[in-house]
Amino acid sequence: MTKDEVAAALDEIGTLLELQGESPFRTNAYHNGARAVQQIEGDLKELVAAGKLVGIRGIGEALRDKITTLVTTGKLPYLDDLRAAVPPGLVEMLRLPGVGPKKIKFLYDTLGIDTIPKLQAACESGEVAKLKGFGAKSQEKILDGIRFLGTVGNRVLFAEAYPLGLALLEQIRQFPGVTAAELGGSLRRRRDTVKDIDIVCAAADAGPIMERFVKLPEVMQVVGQGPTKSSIVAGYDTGHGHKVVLNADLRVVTAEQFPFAVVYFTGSKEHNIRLRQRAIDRGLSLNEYALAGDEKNVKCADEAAVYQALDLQWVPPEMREDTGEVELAEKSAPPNLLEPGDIRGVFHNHTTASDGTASLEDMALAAKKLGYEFFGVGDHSRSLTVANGLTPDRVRAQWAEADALNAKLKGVRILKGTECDILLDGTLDFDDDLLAGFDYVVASVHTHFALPEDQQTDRICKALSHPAVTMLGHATGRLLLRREGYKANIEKVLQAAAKHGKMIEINAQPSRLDLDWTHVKRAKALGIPLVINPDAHSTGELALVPFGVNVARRGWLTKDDVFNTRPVGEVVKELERRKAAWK
Ligand code: DGT
Ligand code: CA
Ligand code: ZN
Repeated sequence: MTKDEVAAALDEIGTLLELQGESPFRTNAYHNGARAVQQIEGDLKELVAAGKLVGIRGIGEALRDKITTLVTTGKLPYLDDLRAAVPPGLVEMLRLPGVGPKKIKFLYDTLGIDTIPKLQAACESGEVAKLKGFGAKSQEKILDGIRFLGTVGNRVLFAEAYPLGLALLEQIRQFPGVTAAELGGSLRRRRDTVKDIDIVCAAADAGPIMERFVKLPEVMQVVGQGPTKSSIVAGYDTGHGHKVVLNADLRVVTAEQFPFAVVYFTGSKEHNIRLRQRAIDRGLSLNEYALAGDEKNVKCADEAAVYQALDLQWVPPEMREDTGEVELAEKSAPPNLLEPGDIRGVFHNHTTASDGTASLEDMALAAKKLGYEFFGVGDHSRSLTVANGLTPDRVRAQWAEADALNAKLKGVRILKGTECDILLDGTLDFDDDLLAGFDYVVASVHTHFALPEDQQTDRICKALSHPAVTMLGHATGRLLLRREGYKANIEKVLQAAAKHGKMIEINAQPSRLDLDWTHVKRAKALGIPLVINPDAHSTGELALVPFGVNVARRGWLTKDDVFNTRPVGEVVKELERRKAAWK
């Protein structure tokens, strides 16, 4: 068990105890313990074996026993019992914004509400508004949250579905008789969320493939087993107290049909419709098995050949959304899209100085290990006290630490940045004198999400007009499948960024991924440089960058469109140029 997994288990215990109405004293002990575990230096297993968990702040005897059990056995009966004792509907309700464990427990005790549908009914009848501590406004907010969950349905984050899709795909590729296999659907197009896993494979005899597929270890349920198509429910435990569960469809075709099937099942549906129309225009007909002419089928060895037969260049799956890629591929080859290996450094990251779990040095070394030339620290600013935002004094101390590390470290350069809060009125959280001392400034909204759209837009645009700001962080504040972003007019925000020469971040956190891909292309058209940032709160999270690259690819970005693909020397020069222009 990794530190993160142990921490997740402790957090889950804390939350389940809260749902049972335990005292904050006891529940906080688990949440604080989780933070403490993440910050332990060294190998957890070795520390446990050597009995060295004693005397660590935040880890008392009760927690020590549980951590020991978790690390040595990989299980914790205490947690399993808790899970069994708390109605699953209560845990489900935690997904709703604005209702924490305390309120859920209260709803359960007073109205017997133990599922989201019951909560919805109680809100719709107005009962919830009458409860102490709720009111009409919070009742409306709960209903909004339930509606939002309804629209996201059972979709799953790309980052959670992708490993499962790959695991299935790799096993299928090893089945005897399989000559080719590929992911299809939204997973291959790397959308930010997916409904299910689509896989296509080629084999002469489908029967034995279907037999093996429905017996894979990830299979939780067989929904249907047909001669050439089977559907299963597959799942795995993330180790964060929640299970990823989704449908997976496998289709078996012949080797000759395979290129057509891969094109078809990759989609999108809208892209497919365009391809089919092109076929018709050429006196052909395209379906999932063939490109058929009057006399005989057109033979295609691979996907590129299918596109070629329709007088198109091959289109990368991420671009297949019918947003202009067909017109483009008619005239010329689609762009060389950004690759994870193009990224040379990152700007928006946190350390133990604010709410991160690793020191500045460890973060910089981890960045170097990933092949990055620079590591930009962007800890939170003063007013964000919940995330331990830095005071001006602590900022200066961090600069001194960065200077000392830069004198010592080889092969990676630390850049001194801040993730500076955009305050309610659109001003920045630090004064100009201090701001002038940073190498760059990421400006982000972390508070007052509920402002009316006009006000929120003005607030962000005003911040973008500040000469110290280098880039806008997580542009909408959304949490995919959990929370809508703040309401802001993105077009106006992009216009402001373009006018003031600012960059915009693509946040690579799998649950954020904003700027949304649908706006990335517009940003590019306006000449706004984009930046892929992991918003890393631990060394491990630096590896999230490729999820941001997926968004960039869906927004047609090339290496030239993204600022952090430049060598560190150029990056520093550009940041200095911007600062000189201010003074
Ligand atoms: P998802 O699953 O909602 O995340 O998105 P997709 O794109 O994976 O959609 P899905 O799983 O319903 O279908 C997989 C692919 O199959 C889709 O991308 C294109 C193709 N497809 C499905 N239904 C249709 C259809 O009615 N017409 C056409 N032309 N293609 C379709
Ligand atoms: Ca799908
Ligand atoms: Zn951040």
